[in-house]
Amino acid sequence: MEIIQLNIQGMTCAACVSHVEKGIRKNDGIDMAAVNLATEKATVSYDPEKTSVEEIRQSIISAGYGATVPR
Ligand code: 9UX
Repeated sequence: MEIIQLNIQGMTCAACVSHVEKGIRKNDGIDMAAVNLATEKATVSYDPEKTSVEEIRQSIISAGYGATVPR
């Protein structure tokens, strides 16, 4: 498993948090997804053989939010 953090844009309420988490969990190989509204960060543990940071990022965008990978 790999653990990554992404910065999330556009979350304004607690339901937004669950929308983002649900979007992330649509990918195969997601072990854990925790989104923090206050810090606007998602922490994701995933199997790199089944999905990728870019696929995770796109799934958040599909859910209607912004997502960037900090460098
Ligand atoms: Mo409620 Mo958060 O519509 O967008 S889910 S504000």
